[in-house]
Amino acid sequence: MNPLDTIQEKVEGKERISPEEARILMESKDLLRLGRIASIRREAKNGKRAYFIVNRHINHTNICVNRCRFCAFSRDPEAPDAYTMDLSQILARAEAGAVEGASEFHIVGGLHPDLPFDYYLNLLAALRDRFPKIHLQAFTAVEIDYFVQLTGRPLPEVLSALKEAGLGSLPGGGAEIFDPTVRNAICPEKISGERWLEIMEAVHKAGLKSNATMLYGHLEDAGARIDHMARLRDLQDKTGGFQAFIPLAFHPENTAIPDREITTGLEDLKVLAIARIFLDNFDHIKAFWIMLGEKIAQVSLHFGVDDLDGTVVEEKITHAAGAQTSEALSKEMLVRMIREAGMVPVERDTLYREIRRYEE
Ligand code: V47
Ligand code: SF4
Repeated sequence: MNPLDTIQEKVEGKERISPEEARILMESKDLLRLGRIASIRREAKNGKRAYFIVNRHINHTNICVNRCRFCAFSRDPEAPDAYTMDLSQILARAEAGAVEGASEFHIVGGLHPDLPFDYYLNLLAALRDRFPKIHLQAFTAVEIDYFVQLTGRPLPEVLSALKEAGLGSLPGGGAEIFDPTVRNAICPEKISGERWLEIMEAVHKAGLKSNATMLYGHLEDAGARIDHMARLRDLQDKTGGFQAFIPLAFHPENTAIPDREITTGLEDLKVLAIARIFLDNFDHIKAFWIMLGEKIAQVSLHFGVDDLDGTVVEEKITHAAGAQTSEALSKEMLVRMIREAGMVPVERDTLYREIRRYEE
């Protein structure tokens, strides 16, 4: 029997595939077949629904002590274009988001050497008090680890302080690639993959949901990608706290890994489809259109994706690394992209509750 037939049968039976079978998918050149198999899993989980969210990204500072080699966003404190927003600047951006109907603020930033923990608690509390209905999805596991170092307080205490101040859930950033050799080559200063997973386990135990990402298209090989997803799948078996998996395509411009070429559309679709097939215990696979481009993001709805992220507005991280996409998509455009793909657009909140369904 053709190994792809065996894999398809498993997916039809809602079964899990093995890392060895994921390897077969990685080696396959039959993109449309991968899309068909991914669509079986997608449809079983999400039917024809395709989600999006009206959100606003806020990157409060680009000053970062880590200076990962793949990151074009971060700066040293003395750089002329280094910035740190004060509370009034953050509130002004949030206000603009609220006017546009945002249901979520997505807040991530660099590891600033001098800001006290209170800066982050005040930021959350001020946003919660001013916009009590808007969900605060903030701080990657890397930032959470930094707060533990900064305060010398145990991780569960740091999490409960953030939660009390208004933290609603965590984004999936900072995962990059767990394989230690590749991780050391692309972000030597960053917490290990094991620590990232340990933080997420504690986050889920604290009753907070999170996402998980994978940065691909730099120095990793197929084995490192499978290892990354396998570790996420194992933790998800334990906690069930992950909502969406988001593969992020590396953008090389202005980074310290400039000789890599940007991924192709075919590669992007393959990664998304394999993620959908392999991560049987994740409810959602998200295509971050900012990194993929609107067109590939739309097509990805037939390659396992059920979530196109959001309206975003003011994206800094990928644009610093040469992304040519716009920084904002209107709700109307997202609805049109989903409809034309033959799916039903659903505006969701952070926890995937329906805000509005756009029936024909
Ligand atoms: O961790 C940094 C990535 C991440 C580059 O949880 C780069 O819903 C490509 O995690 N090329 C931060 N990627 C963004 C992130 C995210 C984005 C959208 C939605 C969610 C979510 C999370 O951006 C970093 C890193 O992996 N990144 N530099 C670059 N040059
Ligand atoms: Fe800092 Fe995050 Fe950029 Fe790494 S990816 S340098 S931790 S902002």
